[in-house]
Formats: sequence, structure tokens, C-alpha cells
Amino acid sequence: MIGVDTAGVAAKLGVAADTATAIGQLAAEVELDVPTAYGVQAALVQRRLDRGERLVGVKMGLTSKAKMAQVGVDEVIWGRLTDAMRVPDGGAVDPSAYIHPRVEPEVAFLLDRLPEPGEPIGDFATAVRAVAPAIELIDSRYADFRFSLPDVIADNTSAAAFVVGPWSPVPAGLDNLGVLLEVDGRVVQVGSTAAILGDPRRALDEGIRLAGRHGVRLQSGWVFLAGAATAAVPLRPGAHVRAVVEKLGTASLKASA
Ligand code: OOG
Ligand code: MG
Repeated sequence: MIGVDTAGVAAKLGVAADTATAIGQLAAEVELDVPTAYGVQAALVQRRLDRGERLVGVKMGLTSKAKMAQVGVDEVIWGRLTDAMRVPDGGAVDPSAYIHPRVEPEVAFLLDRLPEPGEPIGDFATAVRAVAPAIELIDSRYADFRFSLPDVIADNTSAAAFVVGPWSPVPAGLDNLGVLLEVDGRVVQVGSTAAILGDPRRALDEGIRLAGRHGVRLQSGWVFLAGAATAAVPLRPGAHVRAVVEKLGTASLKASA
């Protein structure tokens, strides 16, 4: 799209994230289409790389109906993960570093040998070395967590932080594992990996295809978040959060008070 100041829009989103200060939706000021929004996302993440962060993976968003309904956007999207977003399993985050952080249970893949662009994934166990339960911390940079499709794409799909639990070898089936999100020992969300495009393995096909369309080839050794199986819940100061995925185990984080 002609006339969009990609770097300027990315800077605005970057400052919003760095200062934990919400901004208004972009649509009010600039007319963004989806390809332009991915261009803003690339520039936004480039600001992080310029200050020394490394790309370590890709995340999918809105791969489940629960998430689509929660945010009112019904298209699968993808974003970029950097090393600075990774929190060790059981580690702490400071909720005041974010605008309105939410947590959601995810399944993570450790990527291995991926097919050439345009080729289907033959054997999933060749493409993916290991799987793990995960928690994604999302934080929309837009006021009231309200956005359009191009807004959320430009904002790196609300990516803020993520925790990966212990890796396991790829189990025989991933398509119907129970998923729980617990806060302070209480179950707050219940779901199934079936909610993720019917089977989280499908999220990888989508990720390869969609990222490839915008010039990004997934790399061996990268982490891939397949998308939340349930709606996200606000992260309150002092909360202990656990995501439990049947057969895969638990990932956890705590929010400082
Ligand atoms: C957009 C990101 C969605 C997921 O797992 O569906 C996402 C948002 O909800 O703010 O990460
Ligand atoms: Mg997510």
C-alpha cells in the first residue's frame, strides 16, 4: 500500500511496548491492509533485532474459535518470537512491564527438518523434534485490547513473552489432548488441543505457508507456538500460572507482586 509510513507506525508500536503505554487503533489514522501490516510487524521486530535480540521462532494466533471469539477477529495470523521474550519455565515476569497482560495455554514445537517452501510436511516427526506445553503472555499495545486484523498483525500479534515447559518426543496423537489453564491452583480455562485447527499439527502447515508468503522461512531449532487452545485470562500481580497439557506435562510462570 502506498503512503504508509511503515517505520513510523512500527516506532509507535515499539514505544508503546517499551513504555507499557497503550495506543489507539491504527485504523483511525492509517489505512493498513494485511501485507502492509506484516511489513509493519517486520519493522517492529527489526527494532528489537537492532538492539541485539535474536529471532528464535514463530507463533500462530487465532487458530482456535475460543480466541477468535474473544478478540473478534477470525483469521489465522502469525508473529515473530525473540530470545528476549522467552521466560524460563517456572520463571517470573513483572506484570507492570506490560499494558494489560493476559496468559493462554499453548503447545510448542521444536522445529527440526522442514520441507522446502511450497512442499507439504511429509512426516511430522521429521519436521518436529519435540513438543512441549507452553504459556504465551500476550499484551496488545492497543487500548482496551481492541483491534482490527491489520492492527493486531502490525502489533506482532500481541506477542510479549512465552514459557516453554519440558520437551517430550512427539507423541502418536496430538489432536485431542486435554488442556487446562490454572491460576493459583484453580482451573480457569479448560480445552483440548483439538481446538487448535482440529489438530495443532495443522498449525505448522499454516505457519509454513503464511510466514513463507511474507518471506520468512521457519528454521531448524526454532520454537513454534501453535496457538492458544482456550481464551486468554488477565495476568494479575502475584499470580502463579500453570498450563497443563495431557501427556506433555506442565509449563508455569509467576507474576511478581
Ligand atoms: C492476538 C494473538 C492471538 C493466539 O494464541 O491465538 C494468539 C490476541 O489475542 O491478542 O496469540
Ligand atoms: Mg497465543
